Amino acid sequence: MGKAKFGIFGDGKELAQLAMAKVFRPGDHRAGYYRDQTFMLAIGGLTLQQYFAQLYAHPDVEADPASAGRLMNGHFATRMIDEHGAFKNLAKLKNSSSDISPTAGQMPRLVGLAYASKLFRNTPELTQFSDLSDQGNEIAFGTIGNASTSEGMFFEAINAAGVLQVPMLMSVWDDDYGISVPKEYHTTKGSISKILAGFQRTKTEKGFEILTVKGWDYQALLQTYKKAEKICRDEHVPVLVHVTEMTQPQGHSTSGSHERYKSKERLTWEAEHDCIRKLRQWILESGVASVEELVEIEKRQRLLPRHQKI
Ligand SMILES: Cc1ncc(C[n+]2csc(CCOP(=O)(O)OP(=O)(O)O)c2C)c(N)n1
Ligand SMILES: [Mg+2]
Repeated sequence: MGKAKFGIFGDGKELAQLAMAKVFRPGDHRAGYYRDQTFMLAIGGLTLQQYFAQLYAHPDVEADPASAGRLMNGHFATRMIDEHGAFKNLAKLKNSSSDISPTAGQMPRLVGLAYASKLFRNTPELTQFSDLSDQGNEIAFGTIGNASTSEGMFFEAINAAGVLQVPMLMSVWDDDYGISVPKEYHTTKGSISKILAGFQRTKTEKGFEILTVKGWDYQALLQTYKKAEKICRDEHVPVLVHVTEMTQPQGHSTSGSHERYKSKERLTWEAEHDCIRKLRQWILESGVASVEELVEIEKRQRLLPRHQKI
């Protein structure tokens, strides 16, 4: 109806996405889900105008290039074919496949994108398609919520990537919840990296590289994604980055209120561990910028109050 009746946003998950965007190169592909607004803005695959055009279901492809108003808001995509129906030079673009609403629906496609790169690297007949792949040197970046890792397609895709040894860099945005359901009710041991530990490669066996990092620790995130990218791109080894301690300051969506199911203690913890707040703390403590400089930047960017409360 074009009335923006439902909103779903990526607040609380910004920092990891910035770190991921820094290692995302032209030719790479994303297959992810509705929390990735920061990443899409950072790679230039989305503008604020387009974001709101989609929220209001604008039916013009120029206004909402991801879906021309057909998808729910927060469903990202870049266009891979031109107005004549021909493939663009994907090897020179930062690409995102189209998000779909069934959680974990992005997973089989993610494996396919990563497998394509392996084929491009290892099949001489395919080197001529240099506008689709830079000799297999690209990465397929996946994102998924912690609760959605319980889906069968997630486990199938992880196993397939381990068997195939493909350049798939899988990030799990873990905020401990899937809507109102806390992790102990949907993930064994409450941790996807713990239960996937058997997939870790060893000196003698192929498998995954599994990395864990906190969603509010910007320096650690930068280091983690740098390491993950190198292993994935150079060696074609799949990598799982489990980003823990993320928050969801606005609740799951505009159609619910998380104050109804999160304890006061949890809400206080989330406010204290807000990744933007933590970044601000780190900037000041490390001397990257002074309070005055930061306030000036925040004013210029018209940042919302949650960024300023420390
Ligand atoms: C197959 C499927 N089942 C249920 C839903 C409804 N649903 C949408 S989001 C969501 C919870 C996802 O939680 P999580 O994966 O942790 O991501 P978060 O929203 O917390 O980032 C559910 C159950 C859906 N979209 N698709
Ligand atoms: Mg979650």
